[in-house]
Amino acid sequence: MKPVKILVIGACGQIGTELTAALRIRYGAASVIAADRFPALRDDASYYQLNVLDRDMLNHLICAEKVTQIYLLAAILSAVGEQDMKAAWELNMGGLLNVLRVAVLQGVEKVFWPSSIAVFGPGAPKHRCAQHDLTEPQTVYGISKRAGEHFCNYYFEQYGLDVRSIRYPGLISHSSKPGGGTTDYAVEIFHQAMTGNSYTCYLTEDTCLPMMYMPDAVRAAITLMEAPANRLRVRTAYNISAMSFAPCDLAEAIRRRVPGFGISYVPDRRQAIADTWPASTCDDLARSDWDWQPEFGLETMVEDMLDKLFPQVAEPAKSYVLDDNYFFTRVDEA
Ligand code: NAD
Ligand code: AKB
Repeated sequence: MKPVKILVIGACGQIGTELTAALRIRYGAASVIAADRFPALRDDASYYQLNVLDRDMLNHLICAEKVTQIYLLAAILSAVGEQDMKAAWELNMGGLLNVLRVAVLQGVEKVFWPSSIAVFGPGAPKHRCAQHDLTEPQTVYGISKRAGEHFCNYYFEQYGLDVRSIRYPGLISHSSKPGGGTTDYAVEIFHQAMTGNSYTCYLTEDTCLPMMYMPDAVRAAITLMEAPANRLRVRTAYNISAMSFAPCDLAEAIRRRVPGFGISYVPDRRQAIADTWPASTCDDLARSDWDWQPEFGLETMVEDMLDKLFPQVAEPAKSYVLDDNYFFTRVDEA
């Protein structure tokens, strides 16, 4: 067996930042190469500037580094995708097709490529939307994800390429910011809460969407990639779920720990995208095929986000208040 050599493409993004770090802990720093379109920002001998649309460059890197596994994360997300349909289609489809093709040519053993709940459209059930429910997406991002799922399955069936995929919900993280999705509010809100500002949400207060905390998202990718191939019945992309909430639920959970935190609602064009997505999904197949199980729910996620972004707020909970100048003051010191 060849030694494991992992290439993460899109390593500077919201998922890539944390997934690359987790993979380096698990497999050793020398076994994980990070690549993104940016020039190297710091001294990281295992970082490469790479445009995934440049197939020759991609082929050269995979060959020279003897890559055995690829995590492809480069994409344009839903909100930005609606602003530039051509760029979203070119990157989301062109990048995936380049990776699949070069992976076959170079004998890469496994590929991970994330899909999204955006593959569902208004015709799918709103609650507990299941693996094989209707997928008629109404955004260019969702269309690219659904087409990508079919291409993953095609490469598995036609070329035996071991491609694995997950339909991620909206992801919430503290060490990296999101990159242009419809669910980004669920990260922005924490940064506003931490700076003492109230938050103006671009979705209505009751827009319920499936969400997941980044540690669960990273663990899901790694455990799916390590699962025995013969247990995997889905070669398009697995539904996975963790929690579902609306902006008012999240604001309330934050307010319980940051008393006085305020939120208002001014829906913009992203509302129309969110309205086409399910409020919750059913992930029975992921649970039975590769033992998927989330660790974080709404309360534990909020506790951990506040703890990581501003440790004093979370421990002990409810003992800090925002003063008029938006500084946190301990209740027992006020
Ligand atoms: P992101 O926008 O934060 O990161 C994408 C990264 O890809 C960026 O660092 C960007 O510089 C890089 N990139 C863009 N064009 C490139 C190119 N031509 N060559 C190389 N790199 C390029 O995205 P993310 O949130 O980390 O999402 C990663 C994947 O997960 C995407 O496929 C996305 O659709 C999927 N996903 C994300 C979420 C979420 O909530 N973050 C939810 C569902 C699915
Ligand atoms: C987005 O909002 O575009 C992403 C996603 C759910 O795919 N977070």
